[in-house]
Amino acid sequence: MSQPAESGVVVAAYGRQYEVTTALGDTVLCVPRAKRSIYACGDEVRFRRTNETGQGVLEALSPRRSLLHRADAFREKLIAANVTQIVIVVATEPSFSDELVSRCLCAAEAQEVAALILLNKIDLIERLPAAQQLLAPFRSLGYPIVELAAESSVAALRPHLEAHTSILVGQSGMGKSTLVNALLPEARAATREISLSLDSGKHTTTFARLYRLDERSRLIDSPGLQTFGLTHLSPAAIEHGFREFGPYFGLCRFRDCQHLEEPGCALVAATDGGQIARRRLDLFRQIRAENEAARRLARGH
Ligand SMILES: Nc1nc2c(ncn2[C@@H]2O[C@H](COP(=O)(O)OP(=O)(O)O)[C@@H](O)[C@H]2O)c(=O)[nH]1
Ligand SMILES: [Mg+2]
Ligand SMILES: [Zn+2]
Repeated sequence: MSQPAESGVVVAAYGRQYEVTTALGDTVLCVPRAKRSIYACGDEVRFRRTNETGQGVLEALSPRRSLLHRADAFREKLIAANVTQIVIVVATEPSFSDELVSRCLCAAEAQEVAALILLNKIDLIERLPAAQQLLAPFRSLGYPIVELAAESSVAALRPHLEAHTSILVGQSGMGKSTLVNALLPEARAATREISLSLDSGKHTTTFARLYRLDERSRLIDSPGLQTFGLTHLSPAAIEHGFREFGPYFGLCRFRDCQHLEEPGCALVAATDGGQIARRRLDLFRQIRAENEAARRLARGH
């Protein structure tokens, strides 16, 4: 007799194994029934328990509200599903890449997901002004920026997480795990267990994991990113990814303007006029060029 199908949420995906939790708080380690595995952390699924305790088989995937992935010409990687907010974690030290921040924002806009920038380690005050200056363009675009020192207090972040499924993304060393541990004392215990069982002195996040903050709020810790390829985005999604460009699309002299060297380009004019930051236009062009190159490669020429 086979077991009845149940609903659950994928809280961690590693290899072809998926940790699924039920509404009652049971954890079941599942494998997909199909050969091709399509599930990501955050997915809502149907599964069926097998005879072994705590094990099951994934049978169906519910429609996703959002799906974050990163891709370059060679591989594509699912990051998380159903998130409603991306928290981009940067720090006063080590220094961070503002290009990576823009790429995360582009991914958020493309999926219509809220974005928040978190500046951590503000206790290192001598490095604070430089970090704030690097974030100033994002502040003027209207992205909320929260500043804190995760080692002292995460109170400034907590209200922003309310009723969201938030994912923490950022380069390694910015303090994501410290934030998770401060927000979720249980996670700290789990982290310790993992470190002990792996016999490693320090915990490094190697896959995304979803935690319940409260009845309405969830938090996903993800491995550090050094790059964020966006070759899976369509040209329209990339345009949508740069929110300040919106008013200028359609105003170029040529309908098929590539926003490069064409005369009468509204984006170039806005950049010359200081309404658009040159680094953002350059990055937009670069992401588009990467996508064209990836598409050419996929077609084999
Ligand atoms: N000075 C200072 N250091 C911090 C703070 N938060 C985290 N760190 C340190 O930054 C390093 C990286 O933190 P971690 O949470 O592992 O970063 P992750 O790689 O993003 O998960 C660790 O040595 C932390 O102790 C903070 O608020 N202030
Ligand atoms: Mg970490
Ligand atoms: Zn143009």
